[in-house]
This record gives sequence, structure tokens and C-alpha cells, in this order.
Amino acid sequence: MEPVVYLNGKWYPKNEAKISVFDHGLLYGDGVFEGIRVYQCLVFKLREHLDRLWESAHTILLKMPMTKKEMEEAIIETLRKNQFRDSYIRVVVTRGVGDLGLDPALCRRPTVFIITDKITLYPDSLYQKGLKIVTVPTVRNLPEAVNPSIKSLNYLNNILAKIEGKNAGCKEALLLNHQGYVAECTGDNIFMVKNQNGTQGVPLLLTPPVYLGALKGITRQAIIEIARDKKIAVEERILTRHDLFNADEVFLTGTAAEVIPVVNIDGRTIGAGKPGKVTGVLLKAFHALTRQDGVKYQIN
Ligand code: PXG
Repeated sequence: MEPVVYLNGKWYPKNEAKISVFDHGLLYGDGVFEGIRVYQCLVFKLREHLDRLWESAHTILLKMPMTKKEMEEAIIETLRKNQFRDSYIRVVVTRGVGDLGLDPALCRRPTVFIITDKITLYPDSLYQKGLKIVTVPTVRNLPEAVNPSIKSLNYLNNILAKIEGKNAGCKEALLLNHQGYVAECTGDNIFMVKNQNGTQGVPLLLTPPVYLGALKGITRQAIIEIARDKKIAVEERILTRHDLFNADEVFLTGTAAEVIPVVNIDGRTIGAGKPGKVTGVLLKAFHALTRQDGVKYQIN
């Protein structure tokens, strides 16, 4: 059975779900999106993703053409129609179809589509061995320009960084902000663990504050909450590459990657050069959460 795609209130077979070349999402990258995971018929953090989508839309002055409840129903119905229990959901809202010209007033109504698909994940071996990443020359978008908190269809900043990372033989790339502080990776937030001397090696978990130029990741937030539950101290702190190089553990978080260890940054070995203990504890707890927390649906 060919999967169906939701487009503006209707469902179409994957190959027939088409939008106009005059859609401003395509012409100008004028729109917003979300990437959501489904685990065993549980849509993980759906409300949080919808809240973020609505916030992104509000900031770009795009009026959502439906309610959150209607969006939730459209997502669930798409999953049901496709009989997917585990999936990756991509929700996209563009400014809509309009004549050429930047003015959003040219577009009568937003285009909404929902793709449910399989997700390409990092291979298992990388979770065992850890990832090698590099800092790339492309800096993260200025918060005063297109704020990285907006999950917008303008991903060129991240794509350029991704290409530079790949050219250096890495699957993920680290972006600094315009001041040289650690921001995030192309599709993942970053964390470090520092075992503190004098406190029996109690670990401290650190991640940059989002105002430095990062997306407020939903996986990031889940990890912060899990860590607090486990009485692991967490702080949002300004971080430099030096801080990362001298961390005991580094890991990335994101909807696709979940929690993936990083063992080398710019040629420097991180900690023991293998995935760390705290990372393992957090990944395990995150997996458990994905299997118990979420909006549940049934397929016949
Ligand atoms: N930073 C950036 C720039 C991202 O794009 C994250 C961090 C992690 O956020 P979440 O909320 O996922 O924990 C992202 C997430 C895709 C895709 O289709 C992109 C993301 C997530 C899932 C799929 O490319 N970006």
C-alpha cells in the first residue's frame, strides 16, 4: 500500500501529493515546520511540538489555518491511514500560494502538509562507538536576524554547516554563534558532562542557553527534565570549544538522533574516547520515556 500524505485537508497517495511552484514556502522559504517521532503508537511530545510550531508561526506572522486540536487529529489520522506504529512525522506550514514578490499578503491561505515516513537514523554502531564532529566556519544565524528558535523553512545556514561537516568526514557539525560561543549542531542540540573535583566526582550537565543561538529542542528539554529527576545537576551555561574539548562526556540530542555520544571534536578526544556513563544513563531513561509518554492512537 502506498502511503498517503495530508495536504490542505485531504489525503493523497505519496506521489500525487503536490504543491504549486508558486508556493512561497518554495519560492522564499517562507514557512515553518516540525519533526516529530512516533514510538509504538505513541506520538512523543506532540503537544510540545505543536506549541513550538504555533510559536514559530506567530513570530513570522503566519496565521495558522487550523486549531491545534485539528492539527493533532490530522496527524493521528495520517498515521492511522498509513497503519504506522513507528514513524517520523514532518509537519510543514508555508505562507501559501501567491504571485512573485516577498509580500506575504500575496498569499491567500497557508499550505499545510503532513508527511509520515520512515526515518533515517544514525547506525547502531555510532551509538556504541560515539560520533566524531567538527566545528565549521559557518556561524549560527544571528538571533537578531532569523532567530534559531524559529523552526523555519530557511535551513540553508544548517545545510551549509552540514556540507562543511561532511567535507571534513563528519556526520554532524558544530556551529558557534557570532561571538564564538557554542550554539548547537545542524539538527541537534549539544550537552557536555563535567565530573567535578571535590564533590566525589558528581557530574554536572551543561548545555548552552538557547538565546545564544540554538533551537529550543524538545529532546533537549526532555533530557534536562530526566537529569533533574535523577538528581543530576543541570545548568544552561555559556560554553566555548575549550570547555567541550575538556569535558568528560559530550552528547547530542534531537528528535532523530535521540541521545548520541560524541567522542571526538576537532581532533580532540573527549573524555575516555568512548561513550560515557552519564550519557548512557540518560539515553536509557529517554528510551523508557518514549515508550510510556505520548499521545496514544490505535490502528485497526
Ligand atoms: N537544532 C536544530 C537546528 C534542529 O533542527 C534540533 C536542534 C533538535 O530539536 P528537537 O526538538 O528535535 O529535539 C533540531 C531538530 C529533519 C529533522 O527532518 C530536523 C530536526 C528534527 C527532526 C527531523 O531534518 N531538527
